[in-house]
Amino acid sequence: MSYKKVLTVQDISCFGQCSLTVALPILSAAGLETVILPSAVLSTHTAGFTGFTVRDLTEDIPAITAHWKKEKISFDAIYTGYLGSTEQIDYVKDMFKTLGNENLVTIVDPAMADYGKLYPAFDAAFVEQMKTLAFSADIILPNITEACFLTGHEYRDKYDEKYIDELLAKLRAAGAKTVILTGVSYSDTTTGVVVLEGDNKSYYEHRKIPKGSHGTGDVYASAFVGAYLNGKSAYDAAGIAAEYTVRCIENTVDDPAHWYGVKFEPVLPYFIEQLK
Ligand code: PXL
Repeated sequence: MSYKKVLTVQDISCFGQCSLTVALPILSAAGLETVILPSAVLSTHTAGFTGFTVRDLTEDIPAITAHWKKEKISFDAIYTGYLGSTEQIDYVKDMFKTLGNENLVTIVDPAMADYGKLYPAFDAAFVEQMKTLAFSADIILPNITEACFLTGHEYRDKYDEKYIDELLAKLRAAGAKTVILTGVSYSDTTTGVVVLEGDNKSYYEHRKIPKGSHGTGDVYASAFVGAYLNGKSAYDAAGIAAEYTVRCIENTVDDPAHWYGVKFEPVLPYFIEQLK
């Protein structure tokens, strides 16, 4: 296996098992050199906690990337998650242009919304900026809500394959290349991931755990990136990430005190095994 260097840009939620505290261990477990750029530091994530602290690191970013350029540090992949401000999106677009090795892969998880709603920190201006980033990336990993915000498609919690196909067509028309659309469920007992590569659509279906869990989008995206950069196809990486995420949820679901994230760490050996 070649030793790849991936930069991931997302926040540090000190407590709460999401964003960088999930991405760094999962990408490292996948055997990747993982370089981090924290977009913000929060005491906890924003989904379910109140009174959290936020330190936006936007103004530190240009000096950090300028230093990397001076040191000739560059990356095989850049993967972005939760970003702290619209300005940061411009900085990330600059990183895509200036910090990549020859075959740079850019992966954007437009982490900004779920269940039909934007996360508290975001507004319409952020969505507009996120469109410019998402549609310039090689791979995007939206959930259905995020895909709706990116395209203006009407959000529905009940839908059929025709609705999803229309959503995918709008993503393609807007410039999306490879789309990993998460949380697509056509039955009560199963859910899955649609993988769209150019115009080629496939669906990875797996069992559904009847309970929403925080942080699973970040676990999923990080596991996808880890598997993909290990040379798996987009479809195989989507499946490996789905099976890993389901096991993380199963490992957590019986513990109501652990409502804020999933216990992903004990399942890492399973994930590593799937990469062989
Ligand atoms: O998991 C996505 C995420 C990342 N970072 C912060 C969040 C959330 C989801 O709510 O609040 C700060």
